[in-house]
Amino acid sequence: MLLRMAQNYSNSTVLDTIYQARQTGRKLFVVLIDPDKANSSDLTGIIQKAKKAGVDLFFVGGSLMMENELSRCLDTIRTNSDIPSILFPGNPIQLNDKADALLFLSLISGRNSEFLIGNHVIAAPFLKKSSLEIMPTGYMLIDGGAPTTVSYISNTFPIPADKPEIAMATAIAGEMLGLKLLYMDAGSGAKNAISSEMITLVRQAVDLPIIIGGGIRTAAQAAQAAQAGADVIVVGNQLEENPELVYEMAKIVHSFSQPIERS
Ligand code: 1GP
Repeated sequence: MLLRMAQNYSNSTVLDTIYQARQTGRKLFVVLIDPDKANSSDLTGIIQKAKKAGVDLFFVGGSLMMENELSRCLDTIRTNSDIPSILFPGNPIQLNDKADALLFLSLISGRNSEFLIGNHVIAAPFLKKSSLEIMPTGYMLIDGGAPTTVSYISNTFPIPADKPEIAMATAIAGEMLGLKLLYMDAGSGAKNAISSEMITLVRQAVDLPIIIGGGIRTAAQAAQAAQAGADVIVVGNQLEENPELVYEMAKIVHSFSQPIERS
């Protein structure tokens, strides 16, 4: 694993890659792969397209896993590309050290202690021995216009879409707690993506890299999120339906790359 990481990204970790991108203003585009949904021919096709499109990372996971496909999915990514795979787990059974890194998610928009610390305690001994790079991430569920699987499974309320100030306060708390990334998610297949207003308010309040996902269906929406201040844009559902969109989406997200101004 160490050898592979050295080959893939010159000894830098995935977190380094994200932080360097934030530092230089380079926007990253991520494809979310749900192992349940991707059969092997689809998956190989998506991986090939992602390589051609210059996709930066794969997130792999889902809030509910019905099939035991995670391991095969990670093998397929590893065999077919050098794009790092990052676990995006809905629960502790979705851990596998065939991935490069793990979003160690704390559901800071919710008030369910199992998703704030309980599951982390269960996973910690396994993770300590694994080769996975652990990326402490404040996960904020934002209301996307309909109940989501994450909300149901985690038994938490999302932050209302019209309360950007709650998102801002939550993000500041996450940064003060020492989390390394913020992931604001409207949930897979959300009716409404997260508003530019909310992204911008959070962007102005914290320095952490911000990941935005959930309900992004068009290149224009991906561009809006990047322009509003997202550092990393994640798309899943829409690319399962229309994999060709990956070219346009990756291109437009990368086109927003610009050095950030610091005072
Ligand atoms: C969901 O942010 C991801 O957790 C991506 O959402 O599948 O709606 O693109 P979509």
